[in-house]
Amino acid sequence: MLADNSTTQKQIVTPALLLKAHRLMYTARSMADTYEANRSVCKYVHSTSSGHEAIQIATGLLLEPCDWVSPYYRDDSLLLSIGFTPYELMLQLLAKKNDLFSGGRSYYCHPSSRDPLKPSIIHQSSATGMQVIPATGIAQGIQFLGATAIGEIKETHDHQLPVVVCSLGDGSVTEGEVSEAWQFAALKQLPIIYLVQDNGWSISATANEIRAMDAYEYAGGFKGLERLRCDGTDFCDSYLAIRKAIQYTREEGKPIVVHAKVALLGHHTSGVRKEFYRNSEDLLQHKSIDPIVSLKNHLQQAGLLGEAEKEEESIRIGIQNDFLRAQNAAEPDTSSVQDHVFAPTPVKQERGERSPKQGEKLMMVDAALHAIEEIMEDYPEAILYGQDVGARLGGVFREAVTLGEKFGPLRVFNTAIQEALIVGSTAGLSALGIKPIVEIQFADYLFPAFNQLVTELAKSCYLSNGKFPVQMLLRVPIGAYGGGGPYHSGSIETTLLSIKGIKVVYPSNAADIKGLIKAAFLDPNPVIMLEHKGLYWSKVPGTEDAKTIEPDREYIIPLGKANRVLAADKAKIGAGETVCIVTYGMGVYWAKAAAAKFAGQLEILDLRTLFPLDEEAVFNAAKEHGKMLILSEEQQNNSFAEALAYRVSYACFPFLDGPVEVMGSLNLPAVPINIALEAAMLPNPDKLVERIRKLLAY
Ligand SMILES: Cc1ncc(C[n+]2csc(CCOP(=O)(O)OP(=O)(O)O)c2C)c(N)n1
Repeated sequence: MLADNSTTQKQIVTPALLLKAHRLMYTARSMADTYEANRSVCKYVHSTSSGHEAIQIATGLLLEPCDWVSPYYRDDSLLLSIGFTPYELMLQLLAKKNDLFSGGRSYYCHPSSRDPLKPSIIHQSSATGMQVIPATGIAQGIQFLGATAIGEIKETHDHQLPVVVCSLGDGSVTEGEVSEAWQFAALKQLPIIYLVQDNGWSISATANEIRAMDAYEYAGGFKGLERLRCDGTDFCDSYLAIRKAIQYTREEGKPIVVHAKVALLGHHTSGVRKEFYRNSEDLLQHKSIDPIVSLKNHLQQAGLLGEAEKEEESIRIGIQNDFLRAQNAAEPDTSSVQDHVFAPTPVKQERGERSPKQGEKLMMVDAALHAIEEIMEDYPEAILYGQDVGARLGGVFREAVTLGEKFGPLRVFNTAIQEALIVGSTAGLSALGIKPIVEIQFADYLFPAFNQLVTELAKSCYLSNGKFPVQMLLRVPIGAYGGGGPYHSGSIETTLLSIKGIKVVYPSNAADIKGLIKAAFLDPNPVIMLEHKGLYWSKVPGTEDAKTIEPDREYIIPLGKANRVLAADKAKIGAGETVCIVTYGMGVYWAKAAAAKFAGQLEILDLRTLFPLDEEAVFNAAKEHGKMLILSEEQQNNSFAEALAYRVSYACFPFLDGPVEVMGSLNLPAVPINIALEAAMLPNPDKLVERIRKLLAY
C-alpha cells in the first residue's frame, strides 16, 4: 500500500528546495526561449519541456545516483535536475562531437549515460512508448540482483536498492508494448515508476479523440500496479507525489504509475508548430497553468520570490553564453561514422576439442541444451526465459529440458506470450551486467519482437556511442519439414539481416551449434541463433550428419567463420569441372545429397554465421572454382542469397565462368501445410542437381 505520509509539506518542500526548483525551471525555460529565438541555428528537430518542468524537476531531484531513468524526448528539465548542464544538453541539440550521449548521432534529449554520479540512462529511441519494455528490463535486473546477490549493485545512501523511472507522454500509453511491460511489471512486482506526463495532446490528436481512458484509469486494470495522480504543473504537489511513489517502490520493490497532468506551452517539436493545430482558447488555457507561475506563487507565500527573481538575469546570461559556446564547439569527425556498431567480442579463435576421443554422438537439440547448461553453470549472471522454457516443459522442442529444475525459477522461467517483452527486456538486463538467453518459439513469431530488435537493441551501441551494447543471445527455431505448416515453417533470415547492429548465426550440426552458442553468449552484442527444427533430431532423411561427437566444454567457434563441409578433387578444380555450393542450415544436407551425383566435383561451404559473413572464404571459393551456387531454404526473390550472389559477382567477376546461381524456395507468402505442397515449394537434391549441371556446362 502507498504510505500515508504524515510529514507536512512545509517540512519536505524546504525554502532551499523551492529556490533550487526555481533555478532549474528558469534555466529550462530560458533554454527553450533561446532555441526558439535561434531557429536557424537549432536546425535539428527538438522538443522542450516547457509546461512539463515541475513534474520533471521534482522527479530528477528525488533520484539517487544508483537509480535508473528512461526519459523521453521532452524531458530536458529532468536531465537538468539530475545534473546535466545546459551546455552539455546543447551539445546534443546541435549534434556536436562532444555530445555526451551520442557524439552527434541522435536528437536533443535522447540521452544515455553511465556517469556514476548521476542516475544511469540506457539508450533511448524516439519511438513513442518503446522505451517502456527496456526500462522494465532494468527493473527486472535490479530485482534479480537484489534476490541473488550475484553481481554488484549500487545502493542508495541508506543502503536500499535502486529504482527505475520510466517517463513517457500520455499519447504513448496507447502503444501495445506498454501493456506488455505493465503486465510483466505487475506480475513480477518490479521496482519501477512509470511517470506519464499528460498534456492532453498527441501531436495534433486530442485525448478524447484517441483514447477511452487516461493512463491512471488504464493502470487500474493491471492488478498489482499501484497508481496515483498529481498536478504536474505544481512543483510542490509533484514533489510530494513522486516522493511518495519512490518511497513505495524503493521500500516495497513494487511498480507504480504516476499520472501527472501538465501543460504544453511550447511546440510539439521545433518542426510541428503549435499554431498549426491549436486554437487561441486552448493555448490560453495551457498558459493559465504555467508551472513557473505556480512556483512563483509558492515562492511568494514563502517570502522567497525576491531572492529567486534576483537570480534570473544571471541564469539568462549564462544560457546565452552556453549557447554561443555550444555553437562554436567541434563538429564530429566524419571518419568516426562507422565506430561503435558493435562492441568488440572476446572470441576470436576456435579453441577446445571439437571431437574428443571418448566423445559420444549426440543430436543437435541436445548439443544446444548442453551448451546452455554449461554456460549457466559457469556464469551465474546467465538467465533463461521465454514461452514454455520453464521446468514444467523445458521448451516446446524440449530444447531447455532439465534447465528449469537444475537452475531454479529465478534463473529459468516461463514468460507470457509477449515476444516484444522477451526480446526488449534484454536491453535493460544487459545494462546491469546480466546475461539474458531468451527464446522465441518459432521464427514465424519473431515478428512481434522486431520492433524492439530494430528500434532499441540494434541501435543501442551505435547511438549511445558504444556505452550500451546489448548483450543478448536469442534462440529461434526455424525452417520447414514434415508439414509444419504456414506459421511454424517460415524462413526469416533476410528480414533479420536487413537490420544493422545484430548478428545472425545459423548452424547445421551438433558440434557447430555447441561451439557457436558459446561464442554467441560471450559476444557483447545481440546475437540471434537460427536453429533448424528439421535438424534438431536428424529426423529428416539425409540429415544424420547433423549428429556429431559432442565437443568438449571448452569448444568455441568464433562467429563469422564458414566451414568447408566437402572438398572437391584438386585435379577437377584445375580442369574447371567443379562447383562450390555456398549454403547453411538444411541446404547443407540438400547439397550433400546432390554431391553423390558429382563425384569430386562439388565443394560445399557451410556459412554457419550469416552476419558477420565469412566473405573471404566465399570469395576464395568463387575464385578457385569459377562456378558458384548460393543455396538457401528461403523464398528466393530479394533474399540474402540473391544479395550474396551479387556481392560475389562484383568481387570475383574476372574469375567466374558464368553467373553466380541462386536457388531458394518458390516465391510464396507461406509454406503450405500439405507435405506434397511443402515439397513443391522447397529446394531439394533433385532440383539442385539440375542447377549444378547447368552451371557445369559453362
Ligand atoms: C512509434 C512512433 N509512432 C509515431 C511517432 C511520431 N510521434 C512523435 S511524438 C508523437 C506524439 C506523442 O504524444 P505524447 O506521448 O502524448 O507525448 P507529447 O509529445 O505530447 O509530450 C508521435 C505520434 C513516434 N515517434 N513513434
